[in-house]
Amino acid sequence: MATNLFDLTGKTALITGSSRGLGRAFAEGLASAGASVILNGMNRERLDAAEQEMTQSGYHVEIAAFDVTDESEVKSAFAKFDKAGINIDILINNAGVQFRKPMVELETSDWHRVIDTNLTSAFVVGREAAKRMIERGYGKIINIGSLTSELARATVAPYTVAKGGIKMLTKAMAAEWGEHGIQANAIGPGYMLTDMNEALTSNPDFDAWVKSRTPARRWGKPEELAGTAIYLSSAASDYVNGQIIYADGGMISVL
Ligand code: GCO
Repeated sequence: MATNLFDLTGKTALITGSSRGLGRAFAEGLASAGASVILNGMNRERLDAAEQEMTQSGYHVEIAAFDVTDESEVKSAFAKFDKAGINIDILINNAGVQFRKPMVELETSDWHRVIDTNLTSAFVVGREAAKRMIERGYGKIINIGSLTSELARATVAPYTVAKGGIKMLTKAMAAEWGEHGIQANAIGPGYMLTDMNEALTSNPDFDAWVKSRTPARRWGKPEELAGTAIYLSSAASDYVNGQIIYADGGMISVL
């Protein structure tokens, strides 16, 4: 019988920031492909609701509530996985925040908060996962970038710098961990319909700009990223490493 290269049955995936938004869509997508998923976030109420909804859908779901910006919490979470005999086969570094303000008005503390949440956390969580993936000679790491991994937009400097860093961190992970059977890649979402972008989708001028600037002439739906996540989590991408795949309706490819 032909092997389904996209089948994630028997794999366990940790998705950071997955109680809602893109992270929740990644969790649903990987679960639909057979993976057991571990939801992560800081809001226990949202995590419990997501776990209940996904369990009702017949998925195997667990929760790991920890702050991805707190190194001791990350190490403790992985120690618990070890103790429970849980191998993280797939890591999606999705946790992120947005903070829109002109640089001349930006507090340095805001800069650090965005960089810590959107970039440093991917290094810290990725390092803990990779230590164990290296031992097993297998792992899939997917970092979530952005159109701002390539192009800048005014008022989102720390986010842009973090996402540019995500693109290069992905390549650094590939450089160091490729020989250990780990593939590290990134997804670059376009303008997606998420809570984080509510201030933009509700702005008629910005909404018109996104639609005119995007060949698909529309915003993306979070579930439209699931296929790329499944691909990069599966055997179908075993020889793909250090790449960033844009799922953006074509926006990054046109003037
Ligand atoms: C913004 C948006 C973007 C999108 C996404 C685009 O303020 O411009 O939040 O950053 O969320 O990153 O790829």
